[in-house]
Amino acid sequence: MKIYGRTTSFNVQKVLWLLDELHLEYQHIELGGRFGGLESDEFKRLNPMGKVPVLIDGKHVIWESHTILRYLAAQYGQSKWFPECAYARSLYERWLDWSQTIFQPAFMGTFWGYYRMPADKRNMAEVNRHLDTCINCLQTINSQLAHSKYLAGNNLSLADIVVGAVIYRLTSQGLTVDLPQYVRDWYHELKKRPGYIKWVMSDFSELKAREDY
Ligand SMILES: N[C@@H](CCC(=O)N[C@@H](CS)C(=O)NCC(=O)O)C(=O)O
Repeated sequence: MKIYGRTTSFNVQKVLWLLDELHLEYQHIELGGRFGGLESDEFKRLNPMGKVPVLIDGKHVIWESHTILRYLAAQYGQSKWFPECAYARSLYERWLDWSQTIFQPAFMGTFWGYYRMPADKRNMAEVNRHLDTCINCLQTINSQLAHSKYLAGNNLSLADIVVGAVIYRLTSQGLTVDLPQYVRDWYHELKKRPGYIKWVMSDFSELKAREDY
């Protein structure tokens, strides 16, 4: 198996973290960002969107981070990661879609507007608007975690992978973000997992004030 994408991409991190949770063997190829390579014809044949992550598993090529996560869970995760019952799967699937459409765009608004923006060009009113949305999202996550250890029940699932990957960046970019009680406890658990430590809690300082990729 091959996974293409720079470690500083949190979409790539989600996949690398899951690969480790599943104890799969893979080759990681840094691509995109300062490594370049996304514009080549060869890469565009793999992913016409010209983005990372891309997973190659035998003759299968898969792109879009959440699709890759779903593929890995279904193909290699057995019932722990991919329950047979469609309703049981919907319990984590909803968080993937919610994160992709609501939480992540708000986080990206803070990350691109604050961390990746040179200080003299920042529009802090806009950053704070996105931050307020993130804080509302954290309350939503907190309400869920008041009832279960992890987002979709008592075990780690894809829901925790996608939301957990955002939390580290959101709280490590220099903006003040107070995590609500249950989110804090859950985050404390994530920070004990080797895959989270290795891939998600990694240095992303090369992205500071970087607007170009
Ligand atoms: N929705 C896509 C987003 C892919 C995406 O935008 N990837 C970024 C990195 S997070 C990228 O390839 N940027 C260009 C680069 O790194 O050079 C996914 O979840 O996979």
